[in-house]
Amino acid sequence: MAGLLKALVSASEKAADIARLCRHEEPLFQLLVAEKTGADKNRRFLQDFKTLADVLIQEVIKHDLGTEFPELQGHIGGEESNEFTNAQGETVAVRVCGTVGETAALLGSVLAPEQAAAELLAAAAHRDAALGDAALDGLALSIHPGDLAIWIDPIDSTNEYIGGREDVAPVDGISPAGLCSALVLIGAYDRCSGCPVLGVINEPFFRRDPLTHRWQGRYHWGVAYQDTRLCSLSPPPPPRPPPRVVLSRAEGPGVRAALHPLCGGHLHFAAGAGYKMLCVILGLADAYVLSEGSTFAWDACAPHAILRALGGGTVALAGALRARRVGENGPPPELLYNRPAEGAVGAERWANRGGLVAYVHPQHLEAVLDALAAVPGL
Ligand code: 2IP
Ligand code: CA
Ligand code: CA
Repeated sequence: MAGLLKALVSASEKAADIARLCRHEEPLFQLLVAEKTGADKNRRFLQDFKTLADVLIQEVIKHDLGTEFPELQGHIGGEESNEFTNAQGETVAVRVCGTVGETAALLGSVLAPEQAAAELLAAAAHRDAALGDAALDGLALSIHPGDLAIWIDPIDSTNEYIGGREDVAPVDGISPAGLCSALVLIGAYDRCSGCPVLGVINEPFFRRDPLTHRWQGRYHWGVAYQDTRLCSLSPPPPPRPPPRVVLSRAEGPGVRAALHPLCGGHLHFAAGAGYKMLCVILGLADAYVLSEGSTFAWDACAPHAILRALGGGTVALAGALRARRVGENGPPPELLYNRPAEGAVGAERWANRGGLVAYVHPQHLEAVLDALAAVPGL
């Protein structure tokens, strides 16, 4: 299974390359923007965009993982449907074909008349990035890929990816918005238990190379399987009060008011569900609290696996508060990834209903749950 982790990292690197490629040319980027409609629309946004980059990246990851691990075929899910509507209103099912030429022809039917763009994307989809990572090469793990399933968010924080801002100053190390919050998220979970097992977060727009001025990315991974906990990052240092909590700008006044005193009057805000979880992973924040079901399985699976690898986790907020109210002992319920919400359709089937709390140190989780216990409506 170290082979699978390496394959997830390689796939994320390829995904990051495509994400960067699509941002290089502004006119090309404009071509790639299409509007989501119907049941797949994230109800939080009036306008939600899917780009060909999203669709293509998801298909490339699916193709590469499914080719190397046939036992994963049919068990790789993601945010996007592979249907893309071109400027002429025709629907094209985007996929990676047998040859670069065939893929270029298929992408050409979406991008027509921009054949050069289609060829660039097809070349990137078929290019194999050599991964030189000694830490990954040295890993020996025993879990069968046939026991796992995959969630992909090809680009999290699409709005920031499209907006492309590079001038947003970080506050205490946390970027409130901007291109750096656009991430590739690939998580693997146990098909039976629904627990997250492997996670890869790739930051395609980590920083600009000072010499070439080209974007440089970086990635992080974690393993949480049975008693094994491994991570590319060291655990954050021991807790220091007051806790730093990061929230969505859309978070309501009740939650803000409850957390304000706990955090010494200082709350942090950032875009991107994946980016906020990454802030916790990197030790820039102690917790990410979200009181609504506006994230999905593909947003949380990869970061959740890394948080577990670091000794933390991601709990279902409504379930955790309910368990406290009825005096249940034992750890609060973690998010699971194998159960669609009953009665829901489209993306909503996989919404993390009732919100979440991501944390590394259990003390912070307890403090946050204590503070939120009396918020009306939670
Ligand atoms: C979104 C994205 C948004 C987030 C939302 C996710 O995923 O991460 O930024 O909202 O919950 O579903 P917020 O930034 O308010 O936390 P995507 O960009 O993939 O649609
Ligand atoms: Ca997302
Ligand atoms: Ca996305």
